[in-house]
Amino acid sequence: QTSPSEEKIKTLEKAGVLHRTKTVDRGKRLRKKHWSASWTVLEGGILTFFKDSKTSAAGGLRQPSKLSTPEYTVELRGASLTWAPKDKSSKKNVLELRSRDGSEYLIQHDSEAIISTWHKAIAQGIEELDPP
Ligand code: I3S
Repeated sequence: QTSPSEEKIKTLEKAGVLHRTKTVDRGKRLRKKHWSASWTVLEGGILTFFKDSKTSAAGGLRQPSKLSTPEYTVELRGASLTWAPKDKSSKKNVLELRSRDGSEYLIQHDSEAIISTWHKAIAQGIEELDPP
């Protein structure tokens, strides 16, 4: 149960379906990439990748955690975001997110417009937690 004050802090900034894969787990490079489409939510400085892409708008926007299990949650504090260099993936529009615990994720969408709004939102989230 979340209190009204917690509710206020946890404002949803963005949600949608993205392709993502984890490439490094706390400093250890994973041997294989497993891209999957995943419902992704950015709120309260945390980026959450759900297991599948089905947990969407029908209530999933407000309380996604009650409807599906998060697969990865990435704290944006101390994280960094860049466009992935070409050698990281042959796909287009790929972002690379590094978390403070030394894990890395690739995030991709075929639409440049969509990935750009995610880039902006995540970068803004990082900046708000770590003002320059
Ligand atoms: O870094 P890699 O090995 O080129 O990544 C590709 C593999 O993960 C591949 O899986 P299989 O090895 O099971 O085919 C994926 O299907 C590809 O999408 C990965 O490459 P891209 O360039 O799409 O990230």
